[in-house]
Amino acid sequence: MNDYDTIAAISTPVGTGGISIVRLSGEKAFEITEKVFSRPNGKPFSEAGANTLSYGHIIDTEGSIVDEVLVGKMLAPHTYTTEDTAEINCHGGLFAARSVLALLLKNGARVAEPGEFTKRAFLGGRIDLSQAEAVEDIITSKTELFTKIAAGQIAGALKNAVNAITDKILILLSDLEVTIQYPEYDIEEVTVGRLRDSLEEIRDDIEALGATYRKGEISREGLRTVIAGKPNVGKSMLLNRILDEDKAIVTDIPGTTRDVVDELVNLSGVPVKLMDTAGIRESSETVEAIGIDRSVAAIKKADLVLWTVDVSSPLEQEDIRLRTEISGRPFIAVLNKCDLGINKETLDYFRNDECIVCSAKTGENMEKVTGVIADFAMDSPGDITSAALIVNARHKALIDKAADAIGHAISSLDEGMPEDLIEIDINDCRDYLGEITGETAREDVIDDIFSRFCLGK
Ligand SMILES: Nc1nc2c(ncn2[C@@H]2O[C@H](COP(=O)(O)OP(=O)(O)OP(=O)(O)O)[C@@H](O)[C@H]2O)c(=O)[nH]1
Ligand SMILES: [Mg+2]
Repeated sequence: MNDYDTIAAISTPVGTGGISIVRLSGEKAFEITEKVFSRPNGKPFSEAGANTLSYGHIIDTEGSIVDEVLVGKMLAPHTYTTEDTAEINCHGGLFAARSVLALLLKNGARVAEPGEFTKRAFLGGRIDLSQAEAVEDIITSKTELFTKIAAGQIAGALKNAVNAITDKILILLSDLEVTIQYPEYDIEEVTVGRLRDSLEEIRDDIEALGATYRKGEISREGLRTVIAGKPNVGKSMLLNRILDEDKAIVTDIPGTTRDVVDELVNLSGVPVKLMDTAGIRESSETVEAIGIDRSVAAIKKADLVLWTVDVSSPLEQEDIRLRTEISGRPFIAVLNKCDLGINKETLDYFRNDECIVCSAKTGENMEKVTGVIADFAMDSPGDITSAALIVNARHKALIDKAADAIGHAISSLDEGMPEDLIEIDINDCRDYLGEITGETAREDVIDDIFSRFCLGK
């Protein structure tokens, strides 16, 4: 078994649907297809033109029809994998595609590993590793914004940004090489000054890229927004109002919500993971106490807390204690139930905090609540869809290491270290960036990335 044998897999989800696609890629893709595919005009598949769809039937070893199909023929190197590729469009459902796949395997194909088609696109040089990872991102995307970003990454947004930095590093390294090779020339003064400028420029570029991670993460997972507060202040009603759906149970009994209820919602283009939690109070009741522990845990991990209180009544100790739980997390005070009146002391308590007076029941000021959440997450989400963005933890870790390496080079330069030592740091930086694009990534790292892909991709 080598990397370049002919592989086959069902590329569409298993189950009922209009069509299922079985994909074949490799040197023998057309030869194997020809053995199982019969066209009404009697012509062999080898005579079908490049980039065409041919109608016909898949025939099993006994000569019976397995399915009526359309077969796409795509010639290397202009294919997804860069290899010869055949795509058999069968009827959807559980069995047609499986029978076709089984027949292809019997005729010499090997079943593809998860991500193997995309891995071949990478090994064939059509895409870099960041583009390959974006393919899986778009498949597993849970938000509209992240889908757009992943499409931009597939088109090369991150690859181009990383390569632009790498190009600067290469120029710097060749300058440095001159100094190391010809130390007898008295060019040190000029070189050190220029070297420092270039190093700083590269560090700024890397750090600017690293700073995009917050938006990248929010676009992928949604801003973790936790609705917290004492029981009965209207947290669940607030969730339902923002979602415009009866998702959480609302009653006038304090302690109604027992578990964290969450939902991804799109607020002005920003994905937000909104979480309703159990009201926090002293409770000896087992189930409620577990729920309260979960509320506290959710607050600790929140990007933003909506600290909800009933603004129509005086605050209680149970309200005020929340400040300790929330401490350290960004929060907005949601002063709910304003339709029942406004208690002056309650309002006054929040005079130094960002707060919104509203009513989940009547909908008053709800657009302010959603607006503040979206603004907190990011401004102009539309602008980031084609930008170079760090969206995964692997890339972020490498960007941080690259920034550290270049920072180390700068301090070594300031300390008057020899150029060849500085060169080592700069080369490290380049290697870390190369791991993002795959240029310098180790084989086991590459294998690991593709093994997490879906089957058939
Ligand atoms: N008048 C008025 N009533 C509200 C408002 N928001 C919620 N309520 C009422 O307050 C009561 C409690 O609402 P919930 O949304 O269940 O409160 P909660 O904070 O989720 O309560 P727990 O789950 O017990 O912690 C219900 O009777 C709601 O109808 C509001 O803005 N105005
Ligand atoms: Mg509730």
